[in-house]
Amino acid sequence: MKTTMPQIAGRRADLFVGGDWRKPAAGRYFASYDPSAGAPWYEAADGDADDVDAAVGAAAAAMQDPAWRDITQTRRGDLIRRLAELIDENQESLAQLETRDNGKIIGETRAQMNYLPQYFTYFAGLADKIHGEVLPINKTGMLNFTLREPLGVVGIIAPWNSPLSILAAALAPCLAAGNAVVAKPSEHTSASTLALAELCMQAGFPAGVFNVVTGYGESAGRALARHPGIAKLAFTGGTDTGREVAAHAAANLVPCSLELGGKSPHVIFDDADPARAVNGVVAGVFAAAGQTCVAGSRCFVHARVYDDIVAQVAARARAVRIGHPADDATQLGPLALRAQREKVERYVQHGLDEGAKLAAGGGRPGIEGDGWYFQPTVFSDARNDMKIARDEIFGPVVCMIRFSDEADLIAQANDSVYGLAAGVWTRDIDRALRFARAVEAGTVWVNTYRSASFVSPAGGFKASGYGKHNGVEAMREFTRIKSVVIDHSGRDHDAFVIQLK
Ligand code: TXE
Repeated sequence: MKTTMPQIAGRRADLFVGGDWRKPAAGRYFASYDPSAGAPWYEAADGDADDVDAAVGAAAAAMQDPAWRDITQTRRGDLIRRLAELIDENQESLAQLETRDNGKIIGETRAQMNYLPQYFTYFAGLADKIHGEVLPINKTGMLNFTLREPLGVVGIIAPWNSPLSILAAALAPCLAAGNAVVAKPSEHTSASTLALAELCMQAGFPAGVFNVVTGYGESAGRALARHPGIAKLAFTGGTDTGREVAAHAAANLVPCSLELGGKSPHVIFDDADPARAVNGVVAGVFAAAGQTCVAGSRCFVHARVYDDIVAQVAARARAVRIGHPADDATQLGPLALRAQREKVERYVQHGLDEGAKLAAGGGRPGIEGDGWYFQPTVFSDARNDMKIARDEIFGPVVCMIRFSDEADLIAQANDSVYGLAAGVWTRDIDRALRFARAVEAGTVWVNTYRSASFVSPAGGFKASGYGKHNGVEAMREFTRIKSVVIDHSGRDHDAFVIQLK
């Protein structure tokens, strides 16, 4: 069955709470913009603390509903598999929705929507492979086993750069583990998450298992992060917001996982295959117009090949086809937010003020209309201590930094508050492994970049956050362990002494 959500254009979208669409308590809506036109294209409900409270209540009720609480794990997997099938059937509409909502090129949103069914299917398969253990407790006549239980109501706060893929990274393991969810999409990209709510309903999830409260970060987001009914928060977004979300989790004594920004080192040694390495740099920083947390935005190039690699990267940047994101031929669409383009422009000016040189780009392309486009930009003669190399720009801007010594390179690569991802291009296996061990990053790519898999645990170190998505590790993040100790010996024990034997 195809979703009707693409008809969201020009309409008002409500909240999804307790298995039904409902109007926001305060009756307010806000405009969501199409970045390729710089104009509003639908209105989303401006959810507030009352709406969050209702959604958390609906999710808590679902956790007590026998239809979800007592479902077998295999059947839980079946529901997730059904959701995967529905996403599969609606791939094209979902891709169109996201392209319209955040300006990401259709080739990339299609690839992401094509991957999502596999993502959910993987976790559907894991649903009945979550289990405790029987432990060899050091006491005769006693049995100790553990149960792996769901946590309860999980709050997922997602950003705008890959709305459904990032939501799914938390949602799929979270549902597979038997939790109920309140999702708060970014105020800039509500559409695809609302479409997913409709698909969850069609898949047959009990009411309240998946709820969506759209709205602003300071209202809906903050209310969700502080809500005492939340058992865990899964947040993806900016580092400052992540700090605040973590503080709310600490106040409520609940765990949280944070996937924050990055400033990933992408290294080219002089023995690397230059064509593949250049392609990797381009893919690593210009894909999604640089609005990916793993963007390889600090590109360290060995001095012997520096000039040649910079020239090639700049030539590739100049040749990038910038255009409407829904056009199949486009390689680089607009930035998702007006404010994001202004931020990129400020950073380009910083770079020039600090003495870096523009090898390509640096301004708005001559594209008709009011879309938020920006040229792929290559800074040469950049240094790791420049502001453009220290801060996450989150746009199509790469800093090309020269190095000549491996130890110094590692020190510079690690001289960043972030630690999300890293890449290295070399034909020397010893060097690749030395780099992989030494670099402070949650994911290291060797002779490839931005290669993702639902099997491979991913997540940052340092200011890039904590917690893992993907793989069995992600499932564990959404469960808690209960230890059950049974005495079947028939012995009596001293009532006043702890039983250590
Ligand atoms: O993120 P925010 P923004 C980085 C990137 C970008 C910067 C800011 O550098 O330029 O962050 O982006 C919700 N309590 N990344 O401002 O504000 C908000 O509504 C609770 C990296 O868009 O962190 C949205 O749903 N929630 C990144 C989500 O948090 C709050 C992806 C993220 O928005 C809140 C995006 C609050 N007080 C940006 N304030 C990545 N890791 O991929 C906001 N939100």
